[in-house]
Amino acid sequence: MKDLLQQIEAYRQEMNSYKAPTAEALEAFRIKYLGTKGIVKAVMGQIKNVPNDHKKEFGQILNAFKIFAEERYEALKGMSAPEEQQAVSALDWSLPGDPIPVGTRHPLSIVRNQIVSIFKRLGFAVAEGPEMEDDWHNFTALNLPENHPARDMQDTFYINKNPDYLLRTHTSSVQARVMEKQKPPIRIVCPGRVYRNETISARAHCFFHQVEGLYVDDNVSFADLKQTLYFFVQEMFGKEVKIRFRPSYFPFTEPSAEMDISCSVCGGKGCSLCKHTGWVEILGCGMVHPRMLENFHLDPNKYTGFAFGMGIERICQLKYRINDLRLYSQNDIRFLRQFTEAL
Ligand code: 2NL
Repeated sequence: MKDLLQQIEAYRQEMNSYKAPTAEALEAFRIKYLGTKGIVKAVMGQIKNVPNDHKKEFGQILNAFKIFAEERYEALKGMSAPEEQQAVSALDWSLPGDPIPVGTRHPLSIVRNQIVSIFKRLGFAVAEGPEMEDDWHNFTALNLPENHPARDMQDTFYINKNPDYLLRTHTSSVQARVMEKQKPPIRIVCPGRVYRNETISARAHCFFHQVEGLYVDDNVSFADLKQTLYFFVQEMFGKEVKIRFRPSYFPFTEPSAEMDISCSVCGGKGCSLCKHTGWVEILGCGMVHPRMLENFHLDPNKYTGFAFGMGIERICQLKYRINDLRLYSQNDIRFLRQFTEAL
């Protein structure tokens, strides 16, 4: 027992003279005296060897030793703080930070944003819808007859047959959903990904991106369609660019047309891009078919509308000379890093 008291006194002195100039030394103190296998624990364990009539007295001594060790630790901690503060203030806060690399926007996103913002300035709202569609919104409501080739199992990705669920083949299905819910005036653009069952090559892919537009109101005319698209072309490709319309066919429009712009590479003189015609096709359009208006309980004698659809890849090809559709989805950063515009 006397030994134990002497031992405690020796530890007290040792602790009193202990210096902790670094965080490591402070931690070493904590582990040595206060750790789970430390001296304080070991000394406290000695109580079991003390005769019963001295247990109370010794208990108090051991407790005081424990408190002494803890207080000594706190004191050492307090003493090491000023040195750490010194170390912190020795840092040069004026040094430049580590650069955070910023990515580039995908070319299809840049061009989609440009297209959408031009139409927004003309009062078009943006509408979006599901990529998985039912037969009604993708085909039937749009006046595509039962036997239309676009409905073929070969051309469309069916998720389920009877009832038919499929990956949308155009964003017209979004316009159908808006017409279902909203009364004219309807003035929307629908950007989004669409799917066709094609063998992948430089010129064809199983998915691509579209922006379609729809304007339904009373007194909407083909002249409105022409002027709207002319404004779009001038904003997108420049004031000097000309447009022309050629008659065409789409099941959901009558009359229908394809629109060309004068070749932005050769200015109309003739080059490989325009196959020496001076013109390149950029979109399809027309006046909304009366049967489509009826499908949505709109009186074709009261309302008329125009619609158009363009492939974003096509516009991108004209703006950036990207001639292989596979580049858009290969995630090759040598390709993607070339588009540093932040739009
Ligand atoms: C093309 C041609 C077109 C439409 C899309 C449309 C939508 C509704 C009603 C009528 Cl809801 N038409 N869309 C009309 C004409 C052409 O797309 O070549 N797209 C890439």
